[in-house]
Amino acid sequence: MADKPQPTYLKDYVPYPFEVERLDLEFDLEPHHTRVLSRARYKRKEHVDVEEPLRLNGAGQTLLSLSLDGTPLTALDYRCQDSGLVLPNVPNAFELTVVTEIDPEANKALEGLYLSSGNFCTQCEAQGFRRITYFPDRPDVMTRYTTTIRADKQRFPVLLSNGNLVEQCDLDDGRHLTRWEDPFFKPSYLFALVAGDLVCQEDAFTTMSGREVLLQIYVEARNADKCDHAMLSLKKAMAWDEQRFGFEYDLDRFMIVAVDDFNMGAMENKGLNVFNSKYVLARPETATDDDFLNIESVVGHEYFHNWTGNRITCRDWFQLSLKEGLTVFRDQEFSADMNSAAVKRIEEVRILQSHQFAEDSGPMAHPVRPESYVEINNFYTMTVYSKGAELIRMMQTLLGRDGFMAGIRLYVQRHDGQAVTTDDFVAAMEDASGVDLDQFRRWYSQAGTPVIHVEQHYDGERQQLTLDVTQSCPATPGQPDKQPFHIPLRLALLGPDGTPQPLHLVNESGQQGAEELVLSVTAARQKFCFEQVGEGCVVSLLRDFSAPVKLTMNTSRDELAFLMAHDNDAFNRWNASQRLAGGLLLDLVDRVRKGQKLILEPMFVEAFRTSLLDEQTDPSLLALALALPLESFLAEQMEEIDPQAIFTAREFVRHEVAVQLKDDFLTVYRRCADSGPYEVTPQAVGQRRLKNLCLGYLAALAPQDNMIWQMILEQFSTGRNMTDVSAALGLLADHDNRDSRHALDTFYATWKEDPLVVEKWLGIQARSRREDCLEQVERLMGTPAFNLHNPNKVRSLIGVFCQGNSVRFHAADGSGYDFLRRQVALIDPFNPQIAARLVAPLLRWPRYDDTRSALMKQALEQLQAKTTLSADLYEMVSKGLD
Ligand code: 0A1
Ligand code: ZN
Repeated sequence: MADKPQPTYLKDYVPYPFEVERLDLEFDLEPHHTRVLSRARYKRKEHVDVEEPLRLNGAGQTLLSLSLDGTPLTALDYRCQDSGLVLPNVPNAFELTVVTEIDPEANKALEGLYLSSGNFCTQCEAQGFRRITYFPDRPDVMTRYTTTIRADKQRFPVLLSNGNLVEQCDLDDGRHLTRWEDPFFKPSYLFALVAGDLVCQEDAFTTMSGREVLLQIYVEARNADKCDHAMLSLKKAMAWDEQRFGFEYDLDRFMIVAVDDFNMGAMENKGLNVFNSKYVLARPETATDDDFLNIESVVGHEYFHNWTGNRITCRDWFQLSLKEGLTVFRDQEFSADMNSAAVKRIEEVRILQSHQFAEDSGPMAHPVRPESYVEINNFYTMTVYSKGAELIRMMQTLLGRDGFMAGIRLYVQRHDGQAVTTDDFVAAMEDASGVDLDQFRRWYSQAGTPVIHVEQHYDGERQQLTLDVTQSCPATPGQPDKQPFHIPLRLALLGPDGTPQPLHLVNESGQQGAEELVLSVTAARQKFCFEQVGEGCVVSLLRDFSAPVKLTMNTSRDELAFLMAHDNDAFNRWNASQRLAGGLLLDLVDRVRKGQKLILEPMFVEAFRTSLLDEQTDPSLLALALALPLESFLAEQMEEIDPQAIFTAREFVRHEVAVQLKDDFLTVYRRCADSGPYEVTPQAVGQRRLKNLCLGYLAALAPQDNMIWQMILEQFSTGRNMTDVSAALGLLADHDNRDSRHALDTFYATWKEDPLVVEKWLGIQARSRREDCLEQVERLMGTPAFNLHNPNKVRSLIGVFCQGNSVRFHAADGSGYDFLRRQVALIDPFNPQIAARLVAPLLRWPRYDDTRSALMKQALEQLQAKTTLSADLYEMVSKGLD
């Protein structure tokens, strides 16, 4: 590449030299020629040198005119560069008017102002505002916005922006106008505009101080019947945030708009959230239980940003986790309170362990607060989001709920209306609670997943149990050596009947005799000794996953089976089941690689049967415990990943369990069979999960077992909700026969007008176990069901195949890698964000056998050799080859 994109460093942060007192924007919307007028009042900050020029970011637009305090500027007065404008001689206070023209219709990067299904919408985070007008596009420049929008009334009857509507009128030539005023200071990344032909579902919410807020969800007319669940979720989120955090909504209206073309999940623009339609639209016939739950969580997430992100924002993009980690933690707590807390916690950890841990052990590993980036869009990662949320959760664990809430109150009191750092957040937590978090801060600056190893020694004579705890953290790019972390380790001792025993720590004052303790592990090696410990106690460690670490311990399989059955911590019961199944599976993987005979231990089948027939436990928890560890979770634990052996071992266990427990699966399947109308309650969702888990195991016997095959067909054709229908279709699509082809065709014919359902249909085929899966994926790319410009379609077909179908993607001939390379190269020129996300699986080449590894690396090198790579893709590829 000619000019290598350069990194930006946290250490180089300098405040912006000017304040912006206000910003007035005027839009004349036309799909190909939109005119933007921006009038901003700048004021030099005190002590800033008078020589300091005004620098504005800007890209991808035509500058039409520029004037300062009403006087037009000429080309001699400013420099127009690729990245923006520089005005060398500006007074201390002045008004700058910039007129530019942009082409939203041609914008396929989906950053800035673009069209989705013929409607205008914006995406400004992180740096999209600079594609709309010239402005200091950085989060620490906050100002008050007014937005005037003019457009053709017939084509664009709805014109929206942030804040409150202050004017609305008709103009000549069939155009009309709206004007919006946002009374709150905000950074440019929270600006939003929407214009289109949309219908709106309305409701209202009365806040805790008695103010009435208008709630609106805008969608295309064909989706008018799919907004109830999102609206209900929004009202629940608003009430919950008042009760749990004391946060009240602050504008007269709150709007959500659903669009089909969106790079991410959703966006928290002030008062005007823009959503990927996937996280708004749902009816039982078109959306699965998981879709319903995701909608609740994403609607909550974006709403919660109003306080954690919008009122208090980030000083710079290195602080991204300040808003994202905290807001993910808040949405997790919300979902936990609305549904089953244990189920929610297990699902979070499952994703963290398989995806974030993988990120932490790969070439893109970075601290929760990164130190540098080439393209910030590459840092909207599992580490910043999910690990960031774990850091907040650990602080809550260390400070206790009350101390944590006092910290939140102090944080808001100190920083409302400001752009701050993660360090400011931690300081508020410390100051409010008196707990020293100095060492804890390393969680923000050191990358990598810490490994804790615990050796337990029991001295029967003294009745003492000693835990010898060591911690270490593998090297990550740029960080060869790590300092010890401050790790909260939640623990209990369970008696032989499963009851937690009173804990007595030697040499500890205070809090003796509790049934659960949080140990602070702070040194590289530390011993904890408990006394009055009876014979046969079992340690339950890292309860509720009290820290994002990998824990190893000398626990026997019998102890794991005991914990799986008796631990009173639901998370640890699940974790024990995963450790047990994981251990067995990894042994089997080893045997597959050595060409040895596979045998399934009877104790595993018995433990499985006991859980399966348990009628007391929440069926969702059972379904989680009975699901085999994910392929990605197993891969993460192997020195050299062998996708084919993992697949073979998992399929063997699935088949063997199905053979041995067929009747039990049938019994449970029938017991959980559909009853009554569709509801998204934990009980009803749990029943469907357990039922479909049973069907999934039974399917290992089909199509040879015709009775089972007919059962799957029956569920597919008579299922009354998308959860059941798509679960059955997924099982059918693993085979290539008349029935499955017919099922896929019928499903498509029924739903071809509904893009979200078509995405499911594509995803199901991309995940298929069929050996010719890639051929099918390539064929589907040529049909009207697919569209390379639509990120959801790309994710459901290409993304699912490359990230969710490990055995087919990693075909030994390298066809999967070559396929991904070609798609990334096609997408990068128009949508760099999506191309950069898609390429991620190739970066893991060092973890595979020589043949695969060489082919994966070769695909990356071919990409690197291209002359025109976006900064996004360049960063991923070059880090992958470093
Ligand atoms: N802040 C949003 C996520 C988001 C980030 C970047 C985007 O465009 C590049 C869009 C959305 C959230 O956390 O929900
Ligand atoms: Zn967010």
